[in-house]
Amino acid sequence: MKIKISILALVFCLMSSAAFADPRTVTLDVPTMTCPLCPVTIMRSLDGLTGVKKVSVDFPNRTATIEYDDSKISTNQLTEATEKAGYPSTIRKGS
Ligand SMILES: [Cu+2]
Repeated sequence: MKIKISILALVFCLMSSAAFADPRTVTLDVPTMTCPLCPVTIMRSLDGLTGVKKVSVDFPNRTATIEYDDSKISTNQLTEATEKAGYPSTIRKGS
């Protein structure tokens, strides 16, 4: 009986680590956001890229936070995308 329980626990562990595996989060500093419409452009430049799961832009703090799959897209590609849209960005340290 004890063995059965530990097998179940192991299976559960494996499943949950798979579920929480990939998505990484990075925060980009976007200093050139100057008006409340800028976040819309920045969101559009990132949203829809392969590997990008979620984008939120914080206008008062001039940051963009992106949830992404690092097996499909790199942080360099993320900063390139905002730059192409007219908003050069840098990766915030520690994120
Ligand atoms: Cu603007």
